[in-house]
This record gives sequence, structure tokens and C-alpha cells, in this order.
Amino acid sequence: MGRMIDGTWHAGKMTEDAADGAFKRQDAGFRDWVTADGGPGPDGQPGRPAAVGRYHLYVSYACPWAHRTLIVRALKGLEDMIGVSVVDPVMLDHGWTFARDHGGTGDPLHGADYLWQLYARARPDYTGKVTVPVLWDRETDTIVSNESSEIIRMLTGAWDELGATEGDYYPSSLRPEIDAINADVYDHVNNAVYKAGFATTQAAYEEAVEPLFATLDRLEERLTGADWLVGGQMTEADIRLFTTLVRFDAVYVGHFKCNIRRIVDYPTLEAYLERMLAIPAIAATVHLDHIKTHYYASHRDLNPCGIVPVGPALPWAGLVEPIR
Ligand SMILES: N[C@@H](CCC(=O)N[C@@H](CS)C(=O)NCC(=O)O)C(=O)O
Repeated sequence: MGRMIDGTWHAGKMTEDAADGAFKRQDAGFRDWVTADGGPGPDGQPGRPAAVGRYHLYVSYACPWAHRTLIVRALKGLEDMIGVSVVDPVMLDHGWTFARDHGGTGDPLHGADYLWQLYARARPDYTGKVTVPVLWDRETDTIVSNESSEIIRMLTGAWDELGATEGDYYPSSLRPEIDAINADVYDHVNNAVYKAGFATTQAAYEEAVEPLFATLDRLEERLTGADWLVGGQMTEADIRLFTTLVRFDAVYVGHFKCNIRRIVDYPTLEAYLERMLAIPAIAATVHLDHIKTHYYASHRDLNPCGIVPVGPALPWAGLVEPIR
């Protein structure tokens, strides 16, 4: 854990981001776009053209934000068009590393030892956090984007003419509704578990955990009688909720103290989670060993001895494979 200042790595603690006791997530620093023909992205700036083999993803199997990108890459059949490197799940003083101790891939592109070295390569005076996912452009040898919400939009559409699998996870007719649910789920679910977990005051913890469970209660109702959150079809809103739900009982209940209820206590949310896990392309992106090892062994300010719990026994554990 730590951050870069003017291109140099500085070690630090996760809870240092909790200035007044409340965890604040930093905005991503690289926000370019890949588009089908290299035309402007949604920001109006010139894009980079989609191509086979040109772009590469750096991910952690543990990270819910990176997980979104792996799911869309798999659903869109982009495995042969966009390569992936997987960091080691344990993130300590050097931040994310390319150690191979837990079955990570290393960095075949550059032979880097640490992810921060790629940030320095992309921007020698970079200041900020060193996060996954990273979408890398091999042709210009730099980072395109480190913002997962934007990377999944690129993967959804830009490679279609190059042979990606059909499937639009951000269809234009559903965008207002998807945007609304995404905003709610980001604030009160995806990021709320971190706000609860990294809070350093009782008040900041309770301010995160109460809306989290109020929102899970509402989602339980919303999904009763509906397979998907929006429009009767799977959209990015489902993918974004899924990556938090799938980690919840294994990690967030214990490690982040989000323990008012578990997902297994919500019959509809549990069925929804298992509906997504029944899709083989999605199940293949879930690796509970990396998920548990990352959180419990990395956040030593929360769990000083780094012991990774053996449980819980999850009803769907047989649908997913460990890495080692
Ligand atoms: N806005 C980013 C957030 C990514 C993020 O926070 N990733 C975490 C892992 S789950 C990370 O790499 N953290 C490293 C750190 O905070 O030092 C996105 O959604 O892509």
C-alpha cells in the first residue's frame, strides 16, 4: 500500500486515506478512451482505435473494480484480442507486485516487479494511487485508462466490428436507468463496504454500514420477481453489483465488519448472485483464494497477523475454481 509522488513510490497504510475517519477514494488518473475507429470518446477527446492484440489489461483477481473488466472481456469473447496480466494478491509495502507466489502471471510485457513501475513508465512524474485495473496500450507503451467504469464501456462496444461476441451491456435505451442504479450502488454498496472497512472512527463506520444494508434491503425488493436490475436483461449495472456481492460473505462481513446480514440471508440477492455464477464465463473469473488472501493478508492495519480465515462455507463455492 502507498502512493506515488512525482514518479517515486512511497509506502503507506490504507487507513491513511481516512482523513477525518472516513475513507475517501481517489479519482483515477488516466482517462483516455478506446473507440471502434479511434474517433472521440465520451469526453470529446480523440480516442485510440480498437485493435486485436494492441491492448492489455493488468488486473487483480481480488479487486472488485478490476473484476468488472474481466467479466465484460469474457462475456464479449475478447480473450484472444486483449491479453491479461494478473498481479499477486498480497499488496504490502510495494503496492501491487508481479510476484508469482500465488499463481499470478508476472509481467510478460515489461518484466516489471511492481505495478508502480508501469505507472512511472506511463507518466514519469505521476502523483497518485497505483490501482488496478489498468488498460495498457502496447503500441504507444502507456496507460489508456485506470478507471474500470470506463474500461467496461470500451470493452462493451469498441471491438464489435473486430469480432467480439454480441451483447450490449450499456444499451442506449436503458442508459438513464442504468446510470441511476449505478450511482446508488456505487455510493451505498460498492464503495460503502470500503468506507465501513477503512473507517477509523465509530461514527464514520456507522455512516457507511447503515446505508449499505438499507440499500441491500431495497435491492432485495427490487429484484423480487425480476431476474436483472434494469430492463429485463443483464447490463453493466448487474455486473457492477455482482462483484461486490460475490465478495461479501467471504470478506466484507468479517474483514470490513459489514455484518448486519449476509448475502445468504437475502433469498433474492443470493439467487441473483447464483444466477450470475451459473454463467460459465462469469464463474471462470471468480477466484475466492485470491479474493480472501488479498484482503486478509494485505490490510495489516486491520488484520495485523495476516491470517486468512478458512470459511465461510458458501453454497456456490463448487461453481468457482481456485488459482492454485
Ligand atoms: N476508480 C478505480 C478504483 C480502483 C481501485 O481502487 N482498485 C484498488 C483495488 S480493489 C487498488 O488497486 N488499490 C490500490 C491502492 O489503493 O493502493 C476503478 O474503478 O478502476
